Amino acid sequence: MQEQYQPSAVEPAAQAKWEAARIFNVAEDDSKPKYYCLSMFPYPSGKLHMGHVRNYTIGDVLSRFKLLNGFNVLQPMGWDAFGMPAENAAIDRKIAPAKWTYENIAYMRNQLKSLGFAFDWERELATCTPEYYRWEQLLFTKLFEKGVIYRKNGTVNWDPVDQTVLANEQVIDGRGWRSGAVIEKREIPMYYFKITDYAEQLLADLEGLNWPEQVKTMQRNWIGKSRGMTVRFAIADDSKQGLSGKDSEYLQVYTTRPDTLMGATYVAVAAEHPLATAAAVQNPDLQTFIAECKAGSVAEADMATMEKKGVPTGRYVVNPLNGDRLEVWIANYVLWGYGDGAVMAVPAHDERDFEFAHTFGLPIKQVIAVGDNQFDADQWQDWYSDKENGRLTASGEFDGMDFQTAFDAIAAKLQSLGAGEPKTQYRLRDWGISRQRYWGCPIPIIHCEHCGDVPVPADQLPVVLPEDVVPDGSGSPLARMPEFYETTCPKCGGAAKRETDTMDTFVESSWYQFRYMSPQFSDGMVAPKAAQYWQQADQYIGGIEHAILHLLYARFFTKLMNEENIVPVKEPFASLLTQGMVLQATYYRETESGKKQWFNPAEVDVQTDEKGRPVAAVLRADGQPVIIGGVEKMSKSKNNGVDPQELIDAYGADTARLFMMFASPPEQSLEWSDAGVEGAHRFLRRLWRTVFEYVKAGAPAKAFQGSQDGLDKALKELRHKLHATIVKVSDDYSRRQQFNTAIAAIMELLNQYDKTDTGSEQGRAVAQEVLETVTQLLWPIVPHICESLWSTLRPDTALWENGWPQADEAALVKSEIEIMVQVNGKLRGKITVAADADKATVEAAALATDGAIKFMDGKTPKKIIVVPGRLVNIVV
Ligand code: ANZ
Ligand code: ZN
Repeated sequence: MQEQYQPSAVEPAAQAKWEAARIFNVAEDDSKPKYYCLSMFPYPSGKLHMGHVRNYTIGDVLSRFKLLNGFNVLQPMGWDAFGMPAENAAIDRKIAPAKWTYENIAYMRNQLKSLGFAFDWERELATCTPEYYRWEQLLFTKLFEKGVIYRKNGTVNWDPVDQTVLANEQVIDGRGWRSGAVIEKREIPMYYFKITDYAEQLLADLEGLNWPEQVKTMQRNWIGKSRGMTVRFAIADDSKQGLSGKDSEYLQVYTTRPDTLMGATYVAVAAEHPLATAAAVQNPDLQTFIAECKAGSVAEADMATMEKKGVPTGRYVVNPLNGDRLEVWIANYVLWGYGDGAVMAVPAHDERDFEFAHTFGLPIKQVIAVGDNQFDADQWQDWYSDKENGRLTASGEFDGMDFQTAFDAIAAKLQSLGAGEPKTQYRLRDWGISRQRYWGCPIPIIHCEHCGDVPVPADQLPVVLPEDVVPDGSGSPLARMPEFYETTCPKCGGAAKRETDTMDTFVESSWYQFRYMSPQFSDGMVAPKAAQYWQQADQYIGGIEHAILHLLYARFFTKLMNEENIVPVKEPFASLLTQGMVLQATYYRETESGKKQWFNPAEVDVQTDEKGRPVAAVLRADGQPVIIGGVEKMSKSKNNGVDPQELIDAYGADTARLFMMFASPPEQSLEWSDAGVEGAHRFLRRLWRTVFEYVKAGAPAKAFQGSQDGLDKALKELRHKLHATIVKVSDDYSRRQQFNTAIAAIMELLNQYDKTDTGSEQGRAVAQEVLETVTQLLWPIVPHICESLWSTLRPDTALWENGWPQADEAALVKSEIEIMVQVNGKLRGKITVAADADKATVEAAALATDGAIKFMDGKTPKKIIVVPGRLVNIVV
């Protein structure tokens, strides 16, 4: 054994050993329980970042723990390889996105390998390969025929200068990110998944998932089930110009608060509403406003926060309950895609309406009271929208009713008037998957003048994306490649045109969890046998940023695949762990133009006060001060990333892994600390040294076994600590999923080991037991060093062949315990007694302590209370 710990020698050797033994390469095996541990696959952006290292280390710890516990562990890795960054890189560097992507994959694969993750590399997949996406295309054609996928017009951001469609994130303050041109909205035909048909199921099935409550809530909110009513307001006789059919009879709204109907003071419609269109015909102001609204953001998220704008139409409708005449406004906060694109505005009880009414001086009428709270029409207060405690007021026959009673009474009344009925709604929209981009999976549809949209027949799949294309940023290159789009119609054989849009890359990441089960299967998405065996991922690990869309789409796809009998399950991920962010300090200077220039922490020298808090910082390059910013998520924009590669090169993979797992529990954010990294490295050096000293003193002993009756007190205590640590660490790895406390417990054990004299023959046997066990317990976190130490301690077997250490019940029982002695409830001393001492013995020992004698002051005790194993209270 080397005297010095040398990760650069230890790590490749351990990796080679695992590879040769193929311990991470798995197949279906009915003799063992299975454990499928999945970490979110990376986008091949160039190199790993710390978030990846953290994510994959967490997954690796869980996988390796299960592996030692006898599970058949599947832990795969692959690449979410389609997407815009590749196109952007391609435009900048004038190389094909495919080339850039495959080069990045090669580099990042090596990085992952150097971290020693227990992946089954034979299952590696990349979503940009035809072997992968062909099955997605096949499913697409089936779902299109079934009507689960359909085509309709959708709105996109159009850059008139670059002549291209932009994604929402490429529109910055209403302008194209490259051209700076004002973005227009355009309606173009797109393909949609009918995810709304699955809203109820997606909601209901959340119940059975072992996911963080927060994530389930986010999913629920996104699906946004609401129970409400459709209410119809008759169009006033003087307001019907230009309206026809039903539009001239009534204006329909969707409301979740029919109880507030008496408090409606105006009605607001979206710019696209027929009434808005009719009112604008003779009114240039309305026309301008409508055009402005239509040009606004497509992103729904902006709607809540944006400034409320509106114009009155001069048209009126009638409240079905009380006959009030209400003016109709066009307002930018009303969405055309939701409900009926119209709201009955109740400024007293809806915050958006309140803000709007204030801006335009519209009446505010209170119809809900909560206790004696005073209503103030100048100031919004939270109780105004309280459904739970509200009672109706100023609402005639409905006064005094609570929400549910009023809802039912008003619903009955409106129904009898033919002016409305209850309705359940979902916020969820159908999933538009068409992207006017090159680097994505081609949509397998052929457009024929005679036959319409024809799905590509199975025997003509895959529709292969040409890989040697270099996009230039304007338009979609596929739309300019006749060699790609010119084809014949599969139905009539006539000349036809291929669809040139590609799919949203969320489609690929919606089913990769199943492809891993049989990645080379050449007859469908998943081999039935593999799907039957692996079922679903038992554990999924990834960032909270995917809490909504990715997880929802993957759940949706699982339901679709289940209906197609491709997988036996309805949910893809039984348990979910969302890891916290990796944070790091930020440093900057303000440039003359007022912009911030960010400096990487590696280029900065920081001065700290006596408590280690940073007080000043200078840029090493010029010695001049920089401003200390907050501690924030590592990101390119703040230039505060730490390159994992530098860490691995300097200290080795095990230090990186240990630091990440020790610094904080998986769900919480982790603050980067150089001192923490050094501390982790010191611990590993000390562990190495401990084993080195032990083997230097003589050949490894046989680990202690059998009855410990003959051991001296210190060795008994060491064994007690060891076995208590096994229990704690096992629980931390499995039930609690908190690895920092597991590490802390092992550190404590090693401290006690250091303090214990293990020189005797029995001592060496216990030492052997402790050191073997420590390498087993730490293997999930720092596998390389443990592998190496184990082979020194036990050259006869491999670590992973020995399973997980089991606690010795006899050692867990403490032979002696410490008990508190109280006099009249105040702590006055301690006694050490045999763990199985009877009550009389404990009492006698307590009465004999100096503290008891002193504070009893010669009196006879009235009562002695013994709490077994904890305390004795002497009452005098
Ligand atoms: C009157 C009212 C009074 C409302 C009140 C709320 C509180 P959820 O729960 O998310 O489904 N609404 C309806 N259609 C809309 C649209 N197209 N654009 C913007 N807002 C719309 O929201 C339903 C509520 O959102 C409805 O209930 C309606 O305002 C508004 F004290 O009606 B409510
Ligand atoms: Zn045809």
